[in-house]
Amino acid sequence: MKMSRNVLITGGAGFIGSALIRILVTKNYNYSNIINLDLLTYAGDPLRLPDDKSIHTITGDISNKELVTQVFADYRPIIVFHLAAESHVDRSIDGPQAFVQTNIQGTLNLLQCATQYWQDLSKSDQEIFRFVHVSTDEVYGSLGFDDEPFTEDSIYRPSSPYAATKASSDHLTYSWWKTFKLPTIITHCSNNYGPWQFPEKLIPLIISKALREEKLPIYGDGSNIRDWIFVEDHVHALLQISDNSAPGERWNIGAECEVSNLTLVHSLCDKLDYSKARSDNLSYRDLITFVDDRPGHDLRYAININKLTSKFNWTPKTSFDQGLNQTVNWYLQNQDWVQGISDKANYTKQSRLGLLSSSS
Ligand code: NAD
Ligand code: TDX
Repeated sequence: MKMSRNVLITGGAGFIGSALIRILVTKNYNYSNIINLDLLTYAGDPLRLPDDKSIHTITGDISNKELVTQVFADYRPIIVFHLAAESHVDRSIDGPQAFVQTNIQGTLNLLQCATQYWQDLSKSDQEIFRFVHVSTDEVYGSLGFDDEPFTEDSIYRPSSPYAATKASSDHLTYSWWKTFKLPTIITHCSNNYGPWQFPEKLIPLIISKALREEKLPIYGDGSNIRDWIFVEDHVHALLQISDNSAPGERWNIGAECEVSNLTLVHSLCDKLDYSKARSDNLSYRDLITFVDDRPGHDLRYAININKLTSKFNWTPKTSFDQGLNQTVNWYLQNQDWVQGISDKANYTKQSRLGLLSSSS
């Protein structure tokens, strides 16, 4: 069986997967077709995708063996970017089963179907094929304030059910390279932000709640640190890695941008005070409310990107200030989308999960 210059993206209707597709479409990466396999869970939304005839969206589950086998047979991709996942830590605490199902079983099924497809390719096509597993820095667990940032050799110490299922899928992916020689690559990226992120994650949640003049929930005392990267920088790193990495390699991706949650929420409030002052002229900072901490809340993530910068000369292009401005402006202009996807997700307001209230 011969490969085509098609790319298979799982989770392409999600936040990062859709950013990858938007960049592939506009920058012409020389793929003939972009195949987006996405179950369209509460987090997936085709509205994130441009209208382009090279995109083929298949609504389905990565755990479905028959479907995934068919997708490989029909489209014969040269590369797979595997992003489909249950991705929100709080949800994994409240309901871990879906995380085990999609992140572990789904990845296992993809690896098995990809291997079956790959084994029938010619030797030269087998060498070109890549399976890029998009993972997270959360598999490494938590750092203390004075610890060195995570490297690719840091040991796995996942704290949350989400991180444990991602760690498990990483191990499966690496074992498929070692055991079956499927050319897999694993990436570990830090916290992403940018337009189109589902408003359960910190940055879009805070902006959207502030615009509704709702309380802004900060877990614990707000001293937890995250290492932030603009989503398009993550995508460019993925493309660089997929073009150049040898199989079996793992890569950390980040932008060396550590910020405490409280500092971050303060800057979001200040940007909103400037762009869209409250009707009573009080600062959005007055809406900040400290709430119960997340169980098992990791104190700090920080990621060492020396391998990526030295081997591929890659650097993030977007400063945190530019990226936050762009993000705040996007959310200011797209609150209809936020309300729409929130209503569709039909979520209820729960105590620690300070989710957006429903419009109805
Ligand atoms: P997201 O929740 O926005 O999107 C996930 C997508 O996967 C959705 O479109 C959803 O419909 C789809 N999906 C879920 N279950 C599926 C299934 N069983 N079959 C097919 N599709 C399914 O997530 P995201 O923030 O875009 O993250 C994408 C990937 O990147 C995830 O694997 C996540 O672990 C990883 N990651 C995310 C971040 C971050 O900060 N958001 C950082 C590092 C790594
Ligand atoms: O309401 C909130 N209040 C709050 O203080 C929320 C939703 C979060 N937080 C805190 C918890 C974290 O310390 O903000 C920080 C960021 O939280 P999230 O946006 O939920 O992200 P995090 O838990 O760090 O995980 C994210 O980064 C790594 C993504 O959700 C993962 O998919 C990714 O792997």
